[in-house]
Amino acid sequence: MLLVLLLSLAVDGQMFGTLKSPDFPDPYPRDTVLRWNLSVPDGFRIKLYFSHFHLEPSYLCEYDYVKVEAEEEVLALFCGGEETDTEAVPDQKIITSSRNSMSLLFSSDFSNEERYSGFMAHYSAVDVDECSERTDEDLLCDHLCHNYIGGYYCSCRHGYLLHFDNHTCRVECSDGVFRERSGEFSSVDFPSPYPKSSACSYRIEVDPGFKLLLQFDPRFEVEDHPDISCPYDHLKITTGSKEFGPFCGNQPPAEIQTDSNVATVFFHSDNSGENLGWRITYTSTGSKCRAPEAPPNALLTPVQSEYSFKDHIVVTCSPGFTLMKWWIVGVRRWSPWPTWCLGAMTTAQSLDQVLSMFAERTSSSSTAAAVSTAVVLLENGRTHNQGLVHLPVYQSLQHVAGPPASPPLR
Ligand SMILES: [Ca+2]
Ligand SMILES: [Ca+2]
Ligand SMILES: [Ca+2]
Repeated sequence: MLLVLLLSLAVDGQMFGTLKSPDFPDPYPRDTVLRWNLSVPDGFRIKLYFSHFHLEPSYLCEYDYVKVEAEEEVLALFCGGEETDTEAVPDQKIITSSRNSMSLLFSSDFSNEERYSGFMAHYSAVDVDECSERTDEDLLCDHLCHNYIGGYYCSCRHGYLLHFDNHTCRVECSDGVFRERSGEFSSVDFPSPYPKSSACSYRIEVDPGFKLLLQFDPRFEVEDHPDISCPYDHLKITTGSKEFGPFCGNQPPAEIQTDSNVATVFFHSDNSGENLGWRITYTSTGSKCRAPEAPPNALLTPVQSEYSFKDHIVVTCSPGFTLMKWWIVGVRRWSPWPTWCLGAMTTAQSLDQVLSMFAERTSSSSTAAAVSTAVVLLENGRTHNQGLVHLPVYQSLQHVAGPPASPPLR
C-alpha cells in the first residue's frame, strides 16, 4: 500500500531560514512530496545553498530529487551524491532567485533501499542592487540611481527636478520670452536628448508691425508613432488665432511664415525615450519703406536696396553743416526726405528763428537741435492731419522732436 505524503509549506517574510528533508538527519521517507514556498520582502531576492545533500541517484533524477523553482522557471534539479553526466548535485553552488520568491520541491519515489540521508539547505534574503542590474526597463532612473538595502531611489542632475513618477527628470522651461527681432532657441540640451516629463513653452514677442518667420534646424527628432499622430512628444505653435502642429518625427517642419508679431511654441515630452529634439531660428520682417534720398549736404548710411520698418538710418551732415530738422514721411506715403543740413543757421539764435517759422506754418510744437549726425529709426506712424503718416521715433546724439505736419520752408 502506497502512502504519499504531499505537503506544502509557505514561509513568508522571513529573512533567512533552514530547510531539511523529512526526518533529517535520518533517511527520508519514501513516497513523499514536500514543497517550500519562500518569499522575502520586495527589493530582496533569495539566496539558497545546501550544506548537506545525499539523495538516491537516478538517470536525469527521475526517482528522488530536489527541484528549485522561481517565477515558474526551474533553477536547479538535483539528485544523487556526486555530479555525473546525468545527475547534478548542489555541491557549493549558490542559487539565487531573480525576484523575491523561490520554491523548493522535494520528491521521493516508492523505494529507499540504500537509506539516503536527504539534505539540509539554508536561505537568506539579499538586497537587489537595482542600480547596477537594471532588469526592469520601466524602473530605471532617468539620471542617477542610488541603491540601498531593500530598495533604491532616483535623483536628478543639477538643474532638473524629479518628476512625481520618482523616476524621470523634468525641467522648468516656461519662462522664456524672446523680444529681439531675431533669435533662436531649442529643446533643452539640444542636440543631446531632451528631458522627459516636461512641458515647455516659449514665447516670442516682437514689436507690432513685424511678422515672424520660424525655421527649423535640419536636425529634428521628436518621438513619434507610426500610426497615431504624435501621441508621446510633440511641438505645437500658435500665432494669434492660428495653430501649427503638432509636430513630431524625424523630419523638420517646413518654415512657418506667420502673420503675427507674437508666437508661442509649446513642447511636451512624456516619460520615456531618448530623442534629440529641435531648434527654431526666428526672424522678423517689417513693412517695406521706399529708399530715402539723402538730404542736401548729407550722407545716409547704410545704403540698402530697400529699407523696412525699424531699420536704422544714419544721417551725417557734410563738414560745416548741422542737421536742423528731420522727419520721415513714409510707409504708406513716402514724401521727399525733408531733412536739412544747414550751414547758415547753426547758432541757437538762428535756430530759434527757424523753429518759429516752422511753428507758424504747422501750428504744432516743433523742436530741433544742431547736431551733425542722427540715427533715424523707421517706425510705425500715426495718421497725422493732411493724411500723412509720419515716422516720428528716432534717436540722435541728443535730440528727440515731434515733426511738423507739413513740409517746412526750403
Ligand atoms: Ca527512492
Ligand atoms: Ca536595493
Ligand atoms: Ca518621449
